[in-house]
Amino acid sequence: MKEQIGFICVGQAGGNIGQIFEKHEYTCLFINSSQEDLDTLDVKFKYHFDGATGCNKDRSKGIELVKKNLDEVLKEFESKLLDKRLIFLIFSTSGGTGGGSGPILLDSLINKYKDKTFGCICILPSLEEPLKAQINAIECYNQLTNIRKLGAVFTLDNNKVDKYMINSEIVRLFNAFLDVPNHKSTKGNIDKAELWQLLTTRGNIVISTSYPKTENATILIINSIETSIFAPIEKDRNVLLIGLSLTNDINEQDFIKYIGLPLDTYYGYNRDQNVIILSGLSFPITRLNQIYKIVNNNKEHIKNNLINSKTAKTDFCLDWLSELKENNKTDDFSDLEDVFSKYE
Ligand SMILES: Nc1nc2c(ncn2[C@@H]2O[C@H](COP(=O)(O)OP(=O)(O)OP(=O)(O)O)[C@@H](O)[C@H]2O)c(=O)[nH]1
Ligand SMILES: [Mg+2]
Repeated sequence: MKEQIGFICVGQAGGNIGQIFEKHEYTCLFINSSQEDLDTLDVKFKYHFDGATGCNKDRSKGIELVKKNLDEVLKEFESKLLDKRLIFLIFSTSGGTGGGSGPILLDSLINKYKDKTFGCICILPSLEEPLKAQINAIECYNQLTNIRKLGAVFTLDNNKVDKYMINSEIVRLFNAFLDVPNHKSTKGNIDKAELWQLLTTRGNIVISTSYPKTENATILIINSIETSIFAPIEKDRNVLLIGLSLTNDINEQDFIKYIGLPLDTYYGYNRDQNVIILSGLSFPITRLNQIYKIVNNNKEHIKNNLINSKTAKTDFCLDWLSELKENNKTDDFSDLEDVFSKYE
């Protein structure tokens, strides 16, 4: 399955994570507005937005760079990743390059390559980071969730643990996930089609692992989800699919009481560790609300002091929560100019 999956790694955070994926033999394309950032990476395929010198956390610059250079970016995509069926963009929601260009690039790719699935691995800033990071994160995530045909979204949370630890952990979890079909047993196994379904379903997705322990296995698994590198999952118990690749049986009723009743559960035996996948989850609105509150509590300050920044529109993100819920706009565009018009 590895050969069918590719990564587009945008901005510095995307680059740092992508570099680890590449070391694990995934095909990655690295995009940045900063040549200096690209130079720090020891990787194969790099694309620098022509003439750009970084976006200094200004998302509008990232958006403009995609609009101006889309043809070039698509050429890069076609020469490096056209044979992939599933592509994840990796970027930080709070950067200017990654957070700005991530959503518009995804939207453009989705509308151009309709036979492929695109998902993303995005990063939320820690609560200690500057206001600008929080504003960017809200705006970026809002745009992401408004892309109707976006597949699975891994939402990494820099507020959980050290960011560099997150980088290696997401790669470890992704590998553990792809390894699941290799654990074959008469007790049952999760096959590639099921894995594919988990990985391409729209919505938030989390993976967690825990080590065999017969006592309190269910609690152990729940704990591993709560302490994972992902944004805390919603408590609304909305989950479409569950994958359970387990060393021992668990009390499924207890698990479902906590996670919610899915449409389907895929079971498998695992020799090494418990691997749990929750797919088609609600987006982590409670965590986003935390960011939203920081921004909203400082609204006057932002309006008065950041007035020169294009990002700090006076009416920013006031309606983003309701937009998330009402999100039924069409985005099946045949012309990429129409995609661009969403990102004014
Ligand atoms: N998990 C993780 N987060 C990172 C990493 N590097 C930066 N970040 C986070 O990403 C945000 C900044 O995004 P960057 O990726 O540096 O920004 P960029 O996309 O390069 O955009 P500009 O520098 O503004 O042009 C901050 O919230 C950081 O906490 C990383 O290696 N791992
Ligand atoms: Mg940068």
